Amino acid sequence: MSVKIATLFPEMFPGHLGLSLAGKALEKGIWSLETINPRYYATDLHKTVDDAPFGGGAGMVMKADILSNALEAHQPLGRFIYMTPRGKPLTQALAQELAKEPMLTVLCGRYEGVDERLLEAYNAEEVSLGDYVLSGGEQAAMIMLDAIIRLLPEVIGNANTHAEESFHNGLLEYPHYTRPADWVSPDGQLRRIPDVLASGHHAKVREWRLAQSETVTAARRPDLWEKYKKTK
Ligand code: 6GU
Repeated sequence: MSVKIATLFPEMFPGHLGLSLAGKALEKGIWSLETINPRYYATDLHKTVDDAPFGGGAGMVMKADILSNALEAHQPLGRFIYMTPRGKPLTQALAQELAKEPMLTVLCGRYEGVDERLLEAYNAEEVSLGDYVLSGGEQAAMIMLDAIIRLLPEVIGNANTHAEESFHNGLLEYPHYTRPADWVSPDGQLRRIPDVLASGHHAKVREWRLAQSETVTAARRPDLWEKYKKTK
């Protein structure tokens, strides 16, 4: 997958995407990263990339003309995504879908945002991480890309790893345990792992894990729980 990032802060990349799972995949060439710095395409002496909003108000807006020049110099763009809290929420399903794309270009906004005409002209797909505001689209882009890259074929060897994780089946994950089976926590309490996990009964373990997933989902995420019950 080839990824292009349009950002005023190219030094922020690859950031954590250069480490661990995503970083190894980057080294192996499973995905590639290219940054596009709009400032390089600014035409005036001051390298202006933003301007005051028409109609007044606080903040600055990234200029359509400069951004367009930057994007045109980097065609083809593949699927074009703009990170904004106004976008559709990033879900595991969207991450799965984006993981199938051969090319993505992610536009990271700073300041108040981007001239709407640029988003229209490039048919930007607007994506949000959730209902809170980050200081820029860069952090959001890195998190979205992390969710996508770990799903690329060859990144996680064992395909079953994804089958078990949160959201794959519409449920949150069941709890995990490892040795020692008996552990005394600092408050003096003996904490034993659930017996079924050491029983060797694989069908019973599966059943227990599903029940745990259902309980935790119903308690914490009534929205997911309602959806899950309907599809079952
Ligand atoms: Cl995509 N961008 C910014 N700036 N803040 C966010 C976000 C995106 N998603 C949640 N908050």
